[in-house]
Amino acid sequence: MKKIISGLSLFLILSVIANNVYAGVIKGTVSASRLKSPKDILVHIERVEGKEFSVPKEPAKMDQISLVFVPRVLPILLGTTVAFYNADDLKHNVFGVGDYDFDLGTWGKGRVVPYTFDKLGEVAILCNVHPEMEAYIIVLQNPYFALTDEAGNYKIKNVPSGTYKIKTWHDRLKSVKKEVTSSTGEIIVDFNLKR
Ligand SMILES: [Cu+2]
Repeated sequence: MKKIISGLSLFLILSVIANNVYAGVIKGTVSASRLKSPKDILVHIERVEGKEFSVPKEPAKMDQISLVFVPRVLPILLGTTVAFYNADDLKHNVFGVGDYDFDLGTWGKGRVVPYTFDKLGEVAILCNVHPEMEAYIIVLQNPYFALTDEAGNYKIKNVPSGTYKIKTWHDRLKSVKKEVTSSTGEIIVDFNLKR
């Protein structure tokens, strides 16, 4: 029994070391032709094999402010609960189409409606009161993802060593995949996306 326990603790210690020491950063710039701004383009590791990731305890948040879903693009780890808010003085509806199909109902300010995303995929979030309202939730297998800023820059931190496919996502651009090998330190992966 002792042997098993010490073996287990050694394994745990080594995992902790591996996770902390052999972790790197993947970053770069995404440019996109014929797009007003290169902001909110998702860059993520497509799959990390043999690992399970703990879901954040706090729900992610999607609000509705001045007839706009905030944020417009929300990447989440599989199993994450999203709390849907309404900050406006009028009623909004929330429904999802795509890899999910749900209608959470219609409500006014003050109420918060949670929904748990338990399968991989992407879903457009819409409001049947205001057809111009639109957002996206992308449910990912691992927590190694980032959104671009106004300049198109992204940074994925704490990436465990390994060879991965890095993938982009944007609602109006074709996704691009690149294979990269990450170890300690930073690696730069730039993308040029097209419609
Ligand atoms: Cu609405």
